[in-house]
Amino acid sequence: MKGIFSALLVPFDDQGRIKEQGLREVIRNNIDVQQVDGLYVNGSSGENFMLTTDQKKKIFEITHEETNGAVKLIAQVGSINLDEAVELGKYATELGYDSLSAVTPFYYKFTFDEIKNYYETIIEATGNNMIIYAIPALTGVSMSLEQFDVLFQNEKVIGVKYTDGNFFMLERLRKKYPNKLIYSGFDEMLIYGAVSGVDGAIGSTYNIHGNLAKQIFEMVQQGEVASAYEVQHVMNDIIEKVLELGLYQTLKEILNVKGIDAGTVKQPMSSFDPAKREAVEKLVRDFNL
Ligand code: SI3
Repeated sequence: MKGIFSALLVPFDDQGRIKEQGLREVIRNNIDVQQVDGLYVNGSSGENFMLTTDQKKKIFEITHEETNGAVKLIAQVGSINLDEAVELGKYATELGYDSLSAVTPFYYKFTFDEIKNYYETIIEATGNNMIIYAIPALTGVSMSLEQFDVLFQNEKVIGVKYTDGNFFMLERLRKKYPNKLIYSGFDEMLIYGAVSGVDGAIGSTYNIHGNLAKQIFEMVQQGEVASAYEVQHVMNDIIEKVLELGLYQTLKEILNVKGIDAGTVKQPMSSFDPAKREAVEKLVRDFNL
């Protein structure tokens, strides 16, 4: 369960339907070209929170079938509809996903006891392992070290996908929990996570440059931090441009330019602006993506 995981992008058509063949192409690119160690399925990058339960199941199913055991699979099943989270957790567990993950419940100001109950309910109903998905910038849920302590008491909580820039907290978690899996969540900060001793990283941009992320991660593990930093500079030149042009739209357009059918994003996100196509083609050329 260690290494670089792409947070899987999901191709949609103009009507918001999943492009099944395109999804298979995106998966194959991740495995065969980017050579990532695993896929994080139905996360933010999968536009999960805009999908129906059936669409989420279909994505779990296609991904499991296409990967056929080649890489590790984490199923993000979190939902503020706990019944849905349980249903998806059971579905992914039966398919054979290596672990579940669930975003902290958001929108309402849930108490910590409610958050704890949410995780325990999914774990008890599925019997599967759980990776907490902490992303305070989007959920508004910022857990304290003491709250992580409580959740980590459950041995089925095997780790955390830590999408935060609080490296003091990351260091504290690493020191206190050497045996829990910690995944770095912000691709542009991968090197800081790597020197903090994370077990892996999960990110959207690894769909287009997972190979660079692997280099950073491996260089740091071999003590070649200065070289890793050079690669992070390159990765961040790409990410900076992607963020400027529009995150998921641009990642998909890069894949489209390369001949991988990544489709478009799901409304209410707005589709890629064709006026930006030339900038994307230049990005692909300049960085040999
Ligand atoms: O699917 C997912 O849950 C993610 O990709 C989460 C991951 O932390 C990404 N965050 C978001 C909100 O997309 C990052 O990979 C992020 O896209 C990247 O660092 C660019 O900012």
